[in-house]
Amino acid sequence: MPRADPRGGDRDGSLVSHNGAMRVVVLTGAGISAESGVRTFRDSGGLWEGHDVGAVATPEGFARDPDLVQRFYDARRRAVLEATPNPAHRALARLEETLEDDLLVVTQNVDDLHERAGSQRVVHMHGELRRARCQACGHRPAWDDDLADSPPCPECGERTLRPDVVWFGEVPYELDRIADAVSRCDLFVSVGTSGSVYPAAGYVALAATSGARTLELNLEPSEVAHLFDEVRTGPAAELVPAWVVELRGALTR
Ligand code: BV8
Repeated sequence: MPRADPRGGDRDGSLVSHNGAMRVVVLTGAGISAESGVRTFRDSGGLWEGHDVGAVATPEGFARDPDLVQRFYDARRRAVLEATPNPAHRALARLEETLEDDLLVVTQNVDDLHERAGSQRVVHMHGELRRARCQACGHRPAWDDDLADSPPCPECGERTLRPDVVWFGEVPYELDRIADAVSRCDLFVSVGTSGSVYPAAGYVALAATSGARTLELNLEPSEVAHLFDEVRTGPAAELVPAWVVELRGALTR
């Protein structure tokens, strides 16, 4: 299928192309999982409540009190295992059926709700709750149990497993792959993120300077809303399915 001109040459300025395929990158944050009952970081009653970010989401915090950090992530892992995908996750899985390799979901979330909704092309730039990482040998096994009781690494036997999540001050995963996809996409859509953490919050600027159209879907305008061509406010479980219907309709016309 011919590709839409990313500079919008064959579009009426809308966010939806009229005939060509489109390369789409969707960046998601905690807000897309909020309606699945997974608490966000910064909204009232959010995740950090009672926990200083530095204490539970930095290498220094882990070194200072590993048991506190392990128990913090064990509780979140158990909560995620109880959660189920919501209509926003399911809509993105449907969009992948239409776009296939032309869609990449880049998530800041460490839950696996995108995968459980059926999405297959998902990059977890901040890691995954349902995976551990061995500090001795680097092995990253899938992991659904607690880590606070220091289980042995399945690979090397050392009792040095930590959550396979990226803490503040640590380098996120797959940055090159993400930057390549964002700089080549025709449409960049951000869902459910406050735009407060980098490098994720910088991707809209990279997309825009690379010629992509940009759309923010969020409960309220994010810290980087001013950088988007269009901002739609509301719950993700409503906004994302409606946007996917709009885009799939235009692409399959
Ligand atoms: C790095 C995993 C170096 C762990 C997370 C000064 C300037 C710029 C950068 C920095 C700086 N000082 C320090 C930095 C770097 C730092 C950073 O950005 N700090 C911030 C605080 C300023 N970043 C880092 O350290 C990163 N690493 O920079 O390495 C480097 C980089 C590149 C190359 C070489 C070297 C690593 C950051 C990763 C930290 N780990 N998570 C865990 O999960 O416990 S961050 C965590 O918070 C999330 O993963 C997410 O990324 C981040 C932000 O959360 P959001 O997802 O946006 O959620 P939030 O609650 O904030 O917002 C929810 C939004 O949803 C809200 O807007 C709300 O309105 C909306 N919403 C709510 N309900 C709904 C909804 N929307 C729709 N529907 C709803 N129902």
